Amino acid sequence: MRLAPMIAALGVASTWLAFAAPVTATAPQPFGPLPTPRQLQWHAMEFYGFLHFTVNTFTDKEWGYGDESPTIFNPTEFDADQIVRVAKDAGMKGLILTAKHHDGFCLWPSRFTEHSVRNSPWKGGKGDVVREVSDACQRHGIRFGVYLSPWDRNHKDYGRPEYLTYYRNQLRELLTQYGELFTVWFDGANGGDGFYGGAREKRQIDNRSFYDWPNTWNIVRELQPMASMFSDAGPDFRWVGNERGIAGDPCWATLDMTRPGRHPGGSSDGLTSGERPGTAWIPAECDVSIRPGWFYHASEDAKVKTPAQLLDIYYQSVGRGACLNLNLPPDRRGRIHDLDIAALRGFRRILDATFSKDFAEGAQATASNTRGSAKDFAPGNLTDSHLTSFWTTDDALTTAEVTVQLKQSATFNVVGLREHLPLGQRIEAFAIDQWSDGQWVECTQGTSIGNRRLARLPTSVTTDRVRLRITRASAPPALTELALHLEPR
Ligand code: FUL
Repeated sequence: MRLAPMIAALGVASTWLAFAAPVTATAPQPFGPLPTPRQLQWHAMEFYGFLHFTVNTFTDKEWGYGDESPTIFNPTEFDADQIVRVAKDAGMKGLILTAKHHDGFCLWPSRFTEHSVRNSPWKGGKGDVVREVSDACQRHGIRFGVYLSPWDRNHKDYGRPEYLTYYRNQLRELLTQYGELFTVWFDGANGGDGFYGGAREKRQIDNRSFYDWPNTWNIVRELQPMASMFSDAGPDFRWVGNERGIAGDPCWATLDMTRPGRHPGGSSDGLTSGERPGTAWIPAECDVSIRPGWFYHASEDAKVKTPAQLLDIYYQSVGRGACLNLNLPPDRRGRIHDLDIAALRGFRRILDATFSKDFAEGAQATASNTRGSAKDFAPGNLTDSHLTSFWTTDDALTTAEVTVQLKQSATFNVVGLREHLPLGQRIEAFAIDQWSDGQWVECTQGTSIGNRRLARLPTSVTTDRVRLRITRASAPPALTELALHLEPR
């Protein structure tokens, strides 16, 4: 056969150049709901913190009634740098401050109320906690976000349309005066009894309509387009359905938004595990406090979570594809307590010892199939330490295998996997095998992967060959990482 017809018969472009060029292929079609660039930024943070601090810190309560005098807010040694340094040293990538909790007291001198730090003795009424914490975050290179409680037990208009104007005015202050925010956190707790300007009564609202959420969210979109918004059901990330910091297993990044109750303060059905394939990408955040309460109480000093407890939470949140939002309550001095710092240090030491070494990094990987046999999608992308490159297969394949040959035998007890999120959540089940005495032996299996899956093995494994099997997927798998770590136990 002459060359030209032969090339045509092979189905390749009939030029010498194309014939000689390396094989290339295009990425597979995305599957299902997809993350936005802002959600991808949020996913990449993985671990950040909450700061619950307000009049409650001084009244020893969890929920203030709204009649607290601003004069009780008087931290004796407030130190935003100490707070932010503690968070950063713990590995947090950002902090979310309760600029206003349900009691309505504002940690910044809002122009729209007298119920704020402006009327506190702290710094002679010239203080601004939001400013100090946001500036310190910037100085220390972590991100900043705000919690602005929709429910306000102090404000006289709460429950009436005028309140929405007040709430939005405050939101605009926070969105425009404190630099770039990574999140605005909209709490679902809503309505009930309170001070309400002296009325001291119970006020109920309809949390679907009262805050006119679509237009309230638009203010955030307009003024801080890259800020991801939290509420029970999004719009950018969701509550995980408990305050223990534990995601479901599986924990899908998608939700079915056609179900009733999918609004702030609505139903928590399906939030723990997510829903597949779902109608929207609304991944889970696991929020939990380092102590039993969200605010500092001296009576809980002996109940700070231990490094081992924090580690269990980390594996069940970050390790299940969610983000972890760990609350650190500043004490009455306005600092993080030494006991909390000690627990965080212990926790961080274990994380560093575990994740500073990846035994699969640089290892040779071979796959049962590589999309178009193209280098761009080769299995080596799983072990190359870049989280942007990925391995994927030809269309129509929803099962596949990758074998990783380590340079030398290694001992590990944690396997890390990451999907390439811009193409959606595709993998539904996987298994990991170790090569042992001349045969493959399964060491773990699981379901959802998403942003990150950390499979903690019950016992350590020593081998020089590991196999990943994708056993079920709804589209050709696309993975960016396979990592092997050793957690000191
Ligand atoms: C809840 C609030 O009622 C708690 O006080 C706390 O702020 C927690 C993070 O969210 O809904």
